[in-house]
Amino acid sequence: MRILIADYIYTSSGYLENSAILFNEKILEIADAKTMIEKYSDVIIDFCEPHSVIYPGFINTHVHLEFSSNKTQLKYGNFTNWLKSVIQNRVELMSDCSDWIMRQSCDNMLKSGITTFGAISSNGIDIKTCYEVPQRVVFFNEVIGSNEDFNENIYSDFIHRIDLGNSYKNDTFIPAVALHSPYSVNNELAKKVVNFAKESNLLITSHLLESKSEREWLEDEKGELGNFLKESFGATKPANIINEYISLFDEIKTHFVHAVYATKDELEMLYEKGHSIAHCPRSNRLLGCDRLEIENIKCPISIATDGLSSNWSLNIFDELRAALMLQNRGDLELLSDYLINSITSNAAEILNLNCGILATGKDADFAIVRLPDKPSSAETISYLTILHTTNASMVYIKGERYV
Ligand code: MCF
Ligand code: FE
Repeated sequence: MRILIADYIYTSSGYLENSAILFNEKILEIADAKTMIEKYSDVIIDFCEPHSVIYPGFINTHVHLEFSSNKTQLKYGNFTNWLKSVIQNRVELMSDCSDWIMRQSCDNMLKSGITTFGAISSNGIDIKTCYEVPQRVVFFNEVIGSNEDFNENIYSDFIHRIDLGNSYKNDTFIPAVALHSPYSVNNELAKKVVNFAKESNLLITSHLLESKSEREWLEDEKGELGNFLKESFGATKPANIINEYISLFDEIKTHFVHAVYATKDELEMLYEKGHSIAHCPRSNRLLGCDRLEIENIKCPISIATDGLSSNWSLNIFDELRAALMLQNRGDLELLSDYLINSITSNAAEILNLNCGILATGKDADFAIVRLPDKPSSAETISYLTILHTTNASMVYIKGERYV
């Protein structure tokens, strides 16, 4: 058992001043510092530096570790050209992606305060790293395949990866399911995989309506993505109809990624069915995919980094600053609170985890941030945190200190 004391603690009732957390693997009690010290005089106390804020450990719901070796190979600016460059460079990028490089990615996330992440894995090269890192990992086994002739092989490879994941399963390694997207997974295969996730009670995620050309292909069978899929993969028609694809997930709450080109009605449908959205502002910008209008979205949203396939860092503060700046209107304090919640309480609810909130009984995952000076009022702390933080000063997972 230990006690952590800081000038501020972020709880669901806002920033508490001069408070303390008593914890082992779980949070046991939160109270004002003086009371806690008197009550537990024999417990070791960790004092945070002046002007520190204790946050729940941050959650990055969407990352692709297996693309961690990319720095200059992939082409940015236009989604279809990016996809072409992925397909051209995939084998080399994967073979360059050593355990050490992926571990570096996880360490960099950890330094920025990320104590949980959702890893999209298309082939399992990242499974060992995800099992070994201190963070909690939701390990999304991805399925891709537009040609129905290969369904049997793709499905059996997927089941094989799921079985392997199940053999690693523990409270920090959680196997889950990913469908790549409506343009890259045929309807029959998609149905089968969604049913598997439902029956096995696994979390599920899917990229959705990320680019304008994805929408043009799915809706009108035209546009540059369609031309590329026809030329390179012999596609004759889209793998799915948008509404039918979304309806596949009616009975399983799904974490959709991007959704920049979802219409008002589609967004309403996502909300009604209890789905959530991962918003990756830097990835969207770099792949020429416009801005998600988060101000018009009712679904729970998480801010996520995506992979180094479409980003220059996995630092959650870099991502929050981008989200803040792209959202160029509205109340700054409210937006900043919203962004902090999107990587803590909202993200934990989306991934069905017992963290993301500082309250008794929750997992003792903490990210401690040191502000450069005393904030003028509690309402300014969220935006000051986003603006001034490069890395967390201390990080705890399951009550153990890692940074
Ligand atoms: O989220 C970004 C952009 N949209 C789609 N896919 C990916 C992203 N970053 C990596 N990917 C992966 C995807 O999971 O790239 C591959 C898939 O494995 C593209 S299909 C060959
Ligand atoms: Fe992605």
